[in-house]
Amino acid sequence: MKAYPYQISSLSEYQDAYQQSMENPAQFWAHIAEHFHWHKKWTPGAELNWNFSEPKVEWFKGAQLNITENLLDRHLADKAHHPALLWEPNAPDEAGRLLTYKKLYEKVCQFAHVLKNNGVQKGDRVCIYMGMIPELAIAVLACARIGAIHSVVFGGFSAQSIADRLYDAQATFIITCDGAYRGAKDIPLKSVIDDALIGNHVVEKVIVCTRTRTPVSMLKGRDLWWEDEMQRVEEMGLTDFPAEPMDAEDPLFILYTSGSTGKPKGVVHTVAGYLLYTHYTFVNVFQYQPGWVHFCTADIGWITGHSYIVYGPLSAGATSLLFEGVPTFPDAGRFWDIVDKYKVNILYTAPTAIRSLMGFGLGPVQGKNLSSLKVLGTVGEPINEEAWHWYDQHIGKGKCPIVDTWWQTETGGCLISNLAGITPAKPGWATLPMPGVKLLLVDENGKEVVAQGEETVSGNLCIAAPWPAILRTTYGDHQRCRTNYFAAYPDLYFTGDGALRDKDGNYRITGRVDDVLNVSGHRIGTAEVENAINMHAGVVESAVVGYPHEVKGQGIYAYVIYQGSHAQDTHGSGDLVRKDILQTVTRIIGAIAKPDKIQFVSGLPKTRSGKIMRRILRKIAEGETDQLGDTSTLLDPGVVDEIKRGRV
Ligand code: 7RM
Repeated sequence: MKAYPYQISSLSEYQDAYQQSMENPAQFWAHIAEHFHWHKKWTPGAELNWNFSEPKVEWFKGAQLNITENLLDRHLADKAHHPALLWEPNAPDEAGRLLTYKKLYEKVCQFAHVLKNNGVQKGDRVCIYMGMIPELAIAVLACARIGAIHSVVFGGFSAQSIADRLYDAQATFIITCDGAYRGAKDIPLKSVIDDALIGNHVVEKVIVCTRTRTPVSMLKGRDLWWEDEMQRVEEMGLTDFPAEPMDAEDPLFILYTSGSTGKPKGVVHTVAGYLLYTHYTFVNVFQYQPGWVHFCTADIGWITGHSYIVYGPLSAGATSLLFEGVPTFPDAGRFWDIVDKYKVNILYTAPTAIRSLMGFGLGPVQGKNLSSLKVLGTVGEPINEEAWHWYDQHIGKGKCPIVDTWWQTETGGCLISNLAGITPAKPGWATLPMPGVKLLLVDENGKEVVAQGEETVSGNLCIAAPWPAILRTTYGDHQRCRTNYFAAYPDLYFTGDGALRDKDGNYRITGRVDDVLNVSGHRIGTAEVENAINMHAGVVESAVVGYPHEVKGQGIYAYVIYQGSHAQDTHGSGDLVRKDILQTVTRIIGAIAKPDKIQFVSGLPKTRSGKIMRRILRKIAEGETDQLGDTSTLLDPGVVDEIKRGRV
C-alpha cells in the first residue's frame, strides 16, 4: 500500500523514478519537497546549483524552513497522541518510556527555551555527549529548533577526542549526562567532559542531565543541571517555542568521522537536503507503513542514529524505538525480547551484531515472538552470506525482506539498497542505487569501467552528481573536503570504497580502498590509531592494518617498535607493555580503537623513500605469509622474515 505519493511500490515504479531523477534531478526532488512545511518556498531555478570542482552544492538555497516543524509540528494535527519515541532502558527491569508527538514537541520547545536562556544563538556549535536516553533526541531537536549546529560525540570517545572536536568546531556549549549505562558498565560522561575541558576557554556552559546519579562536580557559573533549567521553563508554563526560520542551505549539524589522515573530519549537513533525503529513503527503503514501530539499533552518536532513529522516522510520523543498552545484556536474547515487547515492525542493525548473536546459537531466539517483524535491514559493513541467511531464517522466519543499505556519514542517507519487498535482494549485495544517485566505477586512472557483455566488473565507487544529502563541506576547512572527496577523480565524488557491479546493475561493496578500517561497523583511520599508539612514551614507531575478524568484520593489527623502560618485557610475553599501549589508545581515542593484536618488531618494511609498505603488513596480518608480492624495493628485506616469524 502506498502510504506516500512518492512511495515506490513496484520494480517498474522504481525504474521510472530512477529515470526521472536522472533526467531532471531538480524537478524530481522539488516534487517531493512540495510535501514539506516551508516558511518560504524556493524561487524557480534555485532547486539545484552545483559543481564538484569547488565543490559547491546548493539545494533550494534561499528557501526557508525549520526541520523540527517538519518532524514535530506537522504531525500534531493527526498524531499528537501517537508515540514518537519509545525508550527501552539498559536494565530490562527498569520501566521504559513513551513520548507522544505532543510530549516530544513540548519537551523540545522547552529545551529550546533552556538553550536560548543560556545564550545559545543560531549558528553556535553545541557539542552533545550523552547516552541513549530520550533527552539525547530532545537535545538534538532543540538545537535544530533554534538553529544551533549540533555536534554529537559518541559516548565511547575519550576526553582527548572530545577536546579535539570541541576545538575544531569552536563549540561554545555542551550538553551531557552525569553518566551512561551500557550493558554492565557505567560511563562517567560528565567527568570525561571535565577532563576534555581542561585548558578550554571557548565553552561557556555545560548542561548536565541526570541519568546514573554518579557523583559529579559542578563548576559554578559554567555547569547547570538539565532538570533545574527545565523546571524554570515549565514553571513559566511555556510549551511552545517559535521555530527559527533557516535557509535551506544553513548547516544542521556536524558529525566527525575518520578518514585516512590522523585527524577526524567534521562532516557538515544542511537543513533541507538532509530532511528531504532521510525522509525519502526511510519511507522507500524500509517501505514504512503508518503505525509501524521502527527499531534502529545504532547509537545516535553515529550517522545511522542521526538519520534513522531521529530525523528520517520522525519526518514520517513514525514511532522510533531508542535502546539504551547493548545486544548481549543481560543476555544475547535482548534484541528479541525488545522486538516482542514493543511489537517491532522494522529492525535495522549491523552485520557485526548479527554475527555476534549468531555465536550464541539459537537458544536466545527460541521462544521469542518475532511475528511483528515485517522488514529487516543491515548497515555499516558488508554482510557475509552466512549471517544474511541466519538473519533471514531465524529472525525474519523467511518472511521479511532484508535491505542491505550502503551509505556513509558523508552521504547522509542510504545511497545503495534494495527496497524492501519491491526490488530484488541479493545476499551480500547492496544492489541498486536510490533514485537521484548516479554511480559509476572507475579504475585507478579515473577511467570509467564499462562491462563487456554480461561480465561482472570491479572498480572504485564514485558518484557523478549530487543527491540532496551529500556533505557540503568539512567544518572549518573546505579545501580538505575537496582533496578528500572530490580531487581523486575530477568532477566525481569518490567514496573510498571498492565495488563490483553485475550485469543487472547490482552493486556489491568490497570494502575500503584507503587506510580506513571498519571495525564492528565503526570507521577508524589507521593513522589515527598509529598516532595514539605513538603517544606511548616507549613507542618508537608503529604501523596499523586491518585483518579479517569473524565477528567484528575487521580487527586491528598493530606492529610496534618499542624501546621503552619495559623493553625487556617485549622480549618475553610483552603483555605488560601491550596493556599499557591499549590503555594509551583508550585514553587518546576510546576503547573502540583498541588493537586486537600487537606485534613487537625491530623494524618496519619500508621503501627506500621511507614509505611503510602496508600491503606486506596487511598480508602478514591476514596470515598470508607466502605470497607477499614484490619485496625487492624494500630498504631491508630481512625485516620481513622477522615479522613473519613473530606473527601473533
Ligand atoms: C552508514 C555508515 C561508511 C563505510 C562505507 C563502507 C561501509 C556501510 C555498508 C558498508 C558494505 C554496506 N557510515 N559500509 N554500509 N559496506 N555494505 N551496506 O556506516 O561513515 O560510518 O561508514 O562503511 O565502507 O564507506 S560510516
